[in-house]
Amino acid sequence: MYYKNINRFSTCSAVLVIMLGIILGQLDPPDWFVDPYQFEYSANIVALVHLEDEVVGSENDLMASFINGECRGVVNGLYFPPDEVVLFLVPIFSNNASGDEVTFQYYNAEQDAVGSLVETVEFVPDAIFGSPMDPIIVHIRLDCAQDPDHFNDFEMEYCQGCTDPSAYNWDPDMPVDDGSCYGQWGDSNLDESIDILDVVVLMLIILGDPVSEYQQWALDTNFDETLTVLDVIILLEYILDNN
Ligand SMILES: [Ca+2]
Ligand SMILES: [Ca+2]
Repeated sequence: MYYKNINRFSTCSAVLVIMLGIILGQLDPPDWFVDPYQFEYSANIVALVHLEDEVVGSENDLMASFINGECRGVVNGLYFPPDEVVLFLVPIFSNNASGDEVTFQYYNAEQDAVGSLVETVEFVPDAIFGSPMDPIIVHIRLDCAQDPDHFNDFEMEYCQGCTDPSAYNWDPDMPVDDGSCYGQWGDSNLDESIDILDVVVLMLIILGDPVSEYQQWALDTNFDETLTVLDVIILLEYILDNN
């Protein structure tokens, strides 16, 4: 009964957040809902949500439990003064006494973002996973290697970078381009043109001018990790062939 009361209160809170969001016209929270009276068994998890190594969560945020993709509990964050953190006391309802795998999702109201959580638990009636003093640490999934079609909102935000292999700041781990690519082979001064000016810069560097990390990358035309007259010849040939 204890859990059922928590859940009813939480459902009301969640509805309030949703209504407030609609009124403000800003938030689009998920419509997570469960009817506790449809279930025979209940359990509970006390969770602390992390995004990478950082604790996240506010009292406007939601965390929900799922079994087979169906919402089985939803709750708002609850500020826990002793540790100055926001905990999620998420109910889990089930009609199976054992064998159900429980997954979790988290909604961040400020970012209006939903993310799946990495950790799962196996349902046990009356279990309490974690406690306020020792909560279960759960992590928002940030798997940039998977198909971007299956990204959660946090991955959409996090898994972005330069996706152009020919750019200086190419990040092979980031599947979604954020427009940050810069630099190209031969362009020593970042003016997006490869011309005689770049040859002059290269010659001055060979004669002793200071060289930046970027210039070392852009002007090493034969990829032998040194800047020599060979690079000048290759760059000149390229300019002559392309003009
Ligand atoms: Ca240039
Ligand atoms: Ca070279």
